[in-house]
Amino acid sequence: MDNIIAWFRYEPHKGDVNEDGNVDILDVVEAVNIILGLVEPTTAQFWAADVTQDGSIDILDVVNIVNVILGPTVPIR
Ligand SMILES: [Ca+2]
Ligand SMILES: [Ca+2]
Repeated sequence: MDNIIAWFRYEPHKGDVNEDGNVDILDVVEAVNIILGLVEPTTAQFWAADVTQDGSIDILDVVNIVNVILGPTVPIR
């Protein structure tokens, strides 16, 4: 029952490419795999990976995911 409630409460967020509820290095790896064409993203994964919201997944999205991991104190350039 707790799992069902957790599932309903789960909201996808930018950067969580593998949809496990955390933004970490695994999401960076997944985003890179999408860029390399090794992984075909679902609609939700595409949305999560496109952090810059420009309609494509590229290195800038990876940089932004890394910035999410490192925390808000790191300036985005
Ligand atoms: Ca994740
Ligand atoms: Ca993008």
